[in-house]
Amino acid sequence: MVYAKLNQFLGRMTGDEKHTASATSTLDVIWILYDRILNISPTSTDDPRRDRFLLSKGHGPMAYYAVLCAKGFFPESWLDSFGALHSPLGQHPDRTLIPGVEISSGSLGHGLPIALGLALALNASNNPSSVYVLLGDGELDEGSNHEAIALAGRLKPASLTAIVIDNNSAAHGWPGGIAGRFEVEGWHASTIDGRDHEAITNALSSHPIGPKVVVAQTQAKYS
Ligand SMILES: Cc1ncc(C[n+]2csc(CCOP(=O)(O)OP(=O)(O)O)c2C)c(N)n1
Repeated sequence: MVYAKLNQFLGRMTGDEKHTASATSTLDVIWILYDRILNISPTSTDDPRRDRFLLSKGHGPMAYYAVLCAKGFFPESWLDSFGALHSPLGQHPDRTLIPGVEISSGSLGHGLPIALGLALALNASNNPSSVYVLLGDGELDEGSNHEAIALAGRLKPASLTAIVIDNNSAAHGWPGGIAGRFEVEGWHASTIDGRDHEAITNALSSHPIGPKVVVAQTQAKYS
């Protein structure tokens, strides 16, 4: 299944148009994760040694669903039921209904704390799996993120990567840039074009010692 198919899949999920830009801002990063980075497949969703991807920014999950569908986690026919009462594909992802979804999300500010705890637990059990968590720049306003950023900088879990989709929607902005908020706590940081597949691949492929953040800049509207 190729990237070009994703826009066709997005077009089949209607009824949450106010979150279209929220969804499409994540499309390229989530695609690259599932196509090139993550050690996860539809047959390994319960494997303790799978990589974990946590979508913290749970509103507007259409891009996430499009990628999961393209990679065979659930049948294409589900796309047309998006948002319907008995559909597994709700307007916020539900981990009990969708194969491969690691956390139910939509209430912002939970993904990074969960990812940190997960990375520490994996380290403690000598499990080499990697943990990736995707947040929004507006979501970073939630204070729980700042506790997790500080704690991760102190405890330095191996294989924790945060990706912040920066579509310039944070209420107060980030003077000096988002990367600096992480670097001051000891994280490795890079800022890239969130539509550039090679840049995304390179940024996600490096494995520094300690936590890493990739700030992926996108435009609010997909074009
Ligand atoms: C705890 C919590 N507070 C408020 C909201 C309402 N809310 C939904 S989307 C959003 C903005 C999120 O901005 P960002 O993370 O940058 O994502 P974007 O939609 O810009 O892609 C807010 C505040 C929420 N979902 N959860």
